[in-house]
Amino acid sequence: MTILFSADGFPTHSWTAAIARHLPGRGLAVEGRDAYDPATVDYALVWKQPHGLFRPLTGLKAVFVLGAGVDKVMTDPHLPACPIARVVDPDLTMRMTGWVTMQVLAHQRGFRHHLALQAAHRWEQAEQPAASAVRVGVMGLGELGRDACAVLARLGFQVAGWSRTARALDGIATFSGPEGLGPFLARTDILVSLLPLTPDTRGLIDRRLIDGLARDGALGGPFLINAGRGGLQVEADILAALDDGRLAGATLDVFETEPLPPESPLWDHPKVTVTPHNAADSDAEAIIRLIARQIARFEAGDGLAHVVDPARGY
Ligand code: NDP
Ligand code: OXD
Repeated sequence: MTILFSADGFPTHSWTAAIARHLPGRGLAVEGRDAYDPATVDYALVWKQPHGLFRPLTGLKAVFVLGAGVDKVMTDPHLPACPIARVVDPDLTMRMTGWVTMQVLAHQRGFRHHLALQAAHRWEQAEQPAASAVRVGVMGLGELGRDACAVLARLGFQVAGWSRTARALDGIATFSGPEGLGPFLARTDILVSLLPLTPDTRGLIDRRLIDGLARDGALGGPFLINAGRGGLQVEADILAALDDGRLAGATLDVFETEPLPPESPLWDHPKVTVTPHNAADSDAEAIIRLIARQIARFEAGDGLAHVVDPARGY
């Protein structure tokens, strides 16, 4: 019985310590560090695993993705037949909702402008529109999008959401499918992307989408916030829109290439805020505790929660 841990870029020590604490008495192999017999692996805990990793794991019972997004797993040409579960965890959701709220408020309240005034030692009280005058649109009404919508609505914003299938949410205007996208964008001053990366969403945030955003809003122009995945956005189109004023500003946590290359013009753009794909960090303790609970359920004969649908891709 072996747990295989393969998580590129994660600090191995804190994750293996959490595994030893919450899943004691099981064999543990770290991909790239330990030798192991692939036939003995029953659970794989992965983040950005090398494609092909699952192929020799003939006894695999379940895969646990160590984050919420599963795009790297789903593009593996040798997906196992066993269930693949992802992270849905209150700690991660709260971190994301905090980040999204912080960025929406920063745009509504002109935070970058205030930093510039401070740097120039200027005491100026610029007008700030009320939250109730600002229309926020959240793309993706999953675990993360729904929570962000609820908190933003509580802060007084006019909130709408867009999803693949129709959803009804208290106090939130909802739109769905390709036919719902146009009307959703047309009423959006601050666009928040919390979509997964799938073949349908790749490159969605492009020139056409940006041109569909509202231009008659209280902020004087639309803002973009993306914490979904970098593959959703066409950075050349975003930069062009920022430069010619079709976008008033952007906050990006995810990028076409990560880490964001030092030569990217996004780093120094006066209308762009960059965060390094840590809108919602994965906490080793919280996530391994969740996976230990999942394994206990699974071994008791109950189904796993938050299993990914390979046909949908998320
Ligand atoms: P969920 O799977 O719970 O929700 C996904 C949402 O996106 C659903 O509402 C779904 O629609 C919608 N969706 C999917 N495809 C389409 C489409 N083609 N058109 C319209 N809507 C679509 O995911 P989570 O909320 O848990 O996470 C969302 C993403 O956030 C992750 O996939 C990941 O990429 C990203 N993420 C980023 C982090 C960061 O630190 N930057 C941290 C964690 C996650 P429907 O409701 O109809 O299924
Ligand atoms: C992600 C995560 O999907 O950190 O980006 O969970």
